[in-house]
Amino acid sequence: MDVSELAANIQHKGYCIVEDVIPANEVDDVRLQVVAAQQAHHAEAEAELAKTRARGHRIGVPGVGLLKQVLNATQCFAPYLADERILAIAESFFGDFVRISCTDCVINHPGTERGYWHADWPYNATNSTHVKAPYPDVMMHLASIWMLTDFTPENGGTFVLPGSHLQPNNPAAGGMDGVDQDAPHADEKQALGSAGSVLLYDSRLWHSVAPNQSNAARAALVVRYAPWWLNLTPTMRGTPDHERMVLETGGKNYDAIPIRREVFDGLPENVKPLYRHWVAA
Ligand SMILES: O=C(O)CCC(=O)C(=O)O
Repeated sequence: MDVSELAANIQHKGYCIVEDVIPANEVDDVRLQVVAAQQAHHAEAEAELAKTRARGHRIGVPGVGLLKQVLNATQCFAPYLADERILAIAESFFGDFVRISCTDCVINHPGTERGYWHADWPYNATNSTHVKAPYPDVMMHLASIWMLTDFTPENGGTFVLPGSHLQPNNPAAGGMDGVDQDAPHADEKQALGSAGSVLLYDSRLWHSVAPNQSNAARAALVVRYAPWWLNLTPTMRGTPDHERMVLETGGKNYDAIPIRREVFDGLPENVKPLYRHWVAA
């Protein structure tokens, strides 16, 4: 599929799959390095989630190992973040000056349970910073899940609900008549593909973690592309927006961790503009 067909799929269905973003002969190495980075930081990542849970928030899915801003720990995937097709799609929606707002990784271990239907920031109303429903029909954020292992029905290719991005609300915070955020949906599909492919979706799309019923971990990167006009400062610790909207409300947030200066300096030249807004002082 070419860029215009892929973008049309996002517009109509809410998502598309971009194949061969990480070449087949490199993706095993990328996966090994990302999994090792997550393992090395697992205890601190869990401690961070525990703090949020202690404030009464639902966060994380049992079985999923997380590392926020994995780019600080390994840059092995950095060259692909400015993939020509992905940037062309992002720019077709947002125009110039696209930025990355999130570079996390998730390792869904065997036994990972089904998650809850949600849309991503800024539409997930479990976060203290979110756009209030009913949403205007505009995509404000382009999310992606990078397959570092093949995504199969058995290991938990992400559940997606085609067309749900056109709904003016999503089930994340509950309270939608007739929608059970934890239950399978008759029209759900699974995003499947070979390692190196990227599920690219409108952040409004309803999606959910799928159970991993295989005997091997399913590894992925979570990368999000934002237009220049989307205010990212509430996601950045240390900013007045973050203090006001997250700390002072005791809320849960979509927090970002800045890129360390030396990591930023070593990024490929065509990737630096995507992170320039977000370098540690
Ligand atoms: O890991 C997955 O399949 C889904 C992750 C997810 O729900 C998210 O990144 O918002």
